[in-house]
Amino acid sequence: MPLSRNDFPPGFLFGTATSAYQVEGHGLGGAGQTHWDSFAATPGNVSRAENGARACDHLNRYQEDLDLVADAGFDLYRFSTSWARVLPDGTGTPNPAGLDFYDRLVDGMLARGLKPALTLYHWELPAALADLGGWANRDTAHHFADFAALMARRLGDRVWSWATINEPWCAAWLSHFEGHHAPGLRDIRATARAMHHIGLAHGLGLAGLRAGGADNAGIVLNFEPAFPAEDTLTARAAANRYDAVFNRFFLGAVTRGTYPDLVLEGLGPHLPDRWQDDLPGIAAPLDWLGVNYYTVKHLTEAPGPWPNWRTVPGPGPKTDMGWDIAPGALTDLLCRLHDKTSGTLPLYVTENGMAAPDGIANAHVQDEDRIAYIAAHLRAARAAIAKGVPLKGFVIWSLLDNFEWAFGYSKRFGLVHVDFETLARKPKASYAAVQAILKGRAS
Ligand code: IFM
Repeated sequence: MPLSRNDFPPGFLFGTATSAYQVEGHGLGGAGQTHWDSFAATPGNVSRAENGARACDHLNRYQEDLDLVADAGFDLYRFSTSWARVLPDGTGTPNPAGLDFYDRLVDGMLARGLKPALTLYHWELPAALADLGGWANRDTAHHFADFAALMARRLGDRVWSWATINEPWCAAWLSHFEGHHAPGLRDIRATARAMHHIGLAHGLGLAGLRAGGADNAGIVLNFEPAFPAEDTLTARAAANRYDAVFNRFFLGAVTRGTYPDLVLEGLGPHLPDRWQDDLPGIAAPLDWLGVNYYTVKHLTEAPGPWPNWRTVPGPGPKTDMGWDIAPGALTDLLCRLHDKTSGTLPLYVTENGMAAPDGIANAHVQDEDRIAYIAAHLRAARAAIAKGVPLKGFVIWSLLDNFEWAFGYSKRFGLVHVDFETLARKPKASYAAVQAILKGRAS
């Protein structure tokens, strides 16, 4: 990986990320049940019926994990706080052990010179709120704002950056329209309401954060550039609809307070009354925008009702998730986002990385594909900076192999291998390669 920090502007930040349910061990420490626990307990939803009850036991091993982050030479650690660990019923009395854990985690980062980059919601909705309709219920957005304010009051003096929500498209569309994530619905009305209420939660959450004394706040959106699978009008229209749902819905909402007409065609009749009144609050000013980028999609028209698209595998190499590897599209995406936002809004790549079928051989994981993937995407990020994009940092997903949602523990994204029997951590070759970039050593 012949790249170094010096290839990026001074002050450019490098980080690595995890999320609460994926690593902490949600059965530990007095956390409340979440909709991911019930989704995972339902046969057929998660590969091998696995769940996050133990995960990587980060709750108990966070010191060792933070040492790994610091030893690699990263500047920041992106982590998330589980709402149900802090408020087991989603509202009401906090779990002191949960708050104490996040206190210790943040202090552990500061002690190692790492910037704490906190995301409030990375998908584990408290089950008590799911019982009341979850994201289809407007009240959930208000409860989220209370959670945000609580966290800001507790950690606002030490956290470097705050994100309200990670990948709202996944929390809303993938979970309520496609049924692949908790709560596993396939219902257009629930989808419309979840899309809107998650945006509302972001707006109210930002206000809650700022009222609680937090600053440097933003949101993390995921993007998949969409291309027509063939050169036909119908394929171009399908790609455009996909783009509107995946890439433009939340971006337009949080930066301009608008929803794309192409999405309203399908979701409009199912949105809550007077949804327009919420848009100014959803578009409250951001300090930065987080960009999660992994892949692109190729689309064609499918028979049936809106959104009547079908994805078609692209021609090139794929990751272990079956996702097309397309680093060049990251440069174009960052330029497009810069163009579509205020022109001065700082951007961060808040997630990028790949799943690979990593095997340990002689106590070593030689993950060359991941090294090439990360290097190609770092170069793509650098190309965007050269074109004038105010990109301020790049975060690799993930520090650890972890609970990859519906895929359970079968997909490995980590720079560090985790043996899910013993929970032993073993840095992979990609960890050493990244360390060489960040610390300026030959790998
Ligand atoms: O593991 C997930 C993460 O939780 C959110 N972004 C994508 C990653 C890989 O699928």
